[in-house]
Amino acid sequence: QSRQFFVGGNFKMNGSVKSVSDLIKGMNEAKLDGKTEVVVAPPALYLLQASKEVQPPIQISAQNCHTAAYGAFTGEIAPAQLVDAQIPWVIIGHSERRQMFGDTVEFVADKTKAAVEAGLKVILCIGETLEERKGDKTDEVNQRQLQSVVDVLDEKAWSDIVIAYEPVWAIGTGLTATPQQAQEVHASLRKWMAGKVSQEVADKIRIIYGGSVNGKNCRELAKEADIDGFLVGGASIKPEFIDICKAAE
Ligand code: G2H
Repeated sequence: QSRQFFVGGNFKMNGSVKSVSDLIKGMNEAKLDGKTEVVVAPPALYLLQASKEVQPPIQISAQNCHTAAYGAFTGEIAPAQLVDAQIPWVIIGHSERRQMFGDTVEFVADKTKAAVEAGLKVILCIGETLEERKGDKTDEVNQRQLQSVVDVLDEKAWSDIVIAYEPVWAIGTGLTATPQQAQEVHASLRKWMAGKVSQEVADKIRIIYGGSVNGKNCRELAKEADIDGFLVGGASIKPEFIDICKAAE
């Protein structure tokens, strides 16, 4: 398979100066060989610290950014500021932001465009709720969330994007999509991308899975043809994260 496996660790609003430092130290000591691209996302407050402490091949990501380049947006961070601080990645459209912080489909698309134009790489999160899945709307919802981004990006911008499929019903709940359930959605998204963007982008783009991934379920999920990695929340701040980083080996 030509797509490099990708594992993201989303610390969410967890950690302290010391625990972030300890986590990064543990990851540095794991001597990851770089076969899998590994990116960790601590809270914004710890980005600079993490960026100083981390060693290659591990990279750092922010958990969010704004659309604007600068200005009166209290509490927000501009994509250009992340670039200035040498933070290469940003997570955009996480369901927690969509559900709790007003990140609409359009706002997510605009953030993604602004981030890519500023020179960031983006972990773009999409996913359906349980109600939507039960209503047979899984594809429709994921496609709608992606369509808004397709509408604003050039074809070449997709090389800076990883799509994270995170079914909302599986996030932090301990309920994981089965490898078959995730594979089915990933394959359908890839096919959809071929039609809406290009076959080349569809073949190359990493589609990673998120939602209660842990040290026990990661290897089975990693075997599926269209699962190109993970976005890990809860387990990313535990020692098992290292095992998840090695799931594709
Ligand atoms: C999904 C995931 C990481 P968790 O939100 O973004 O979190 O692994 O805790 O379900």
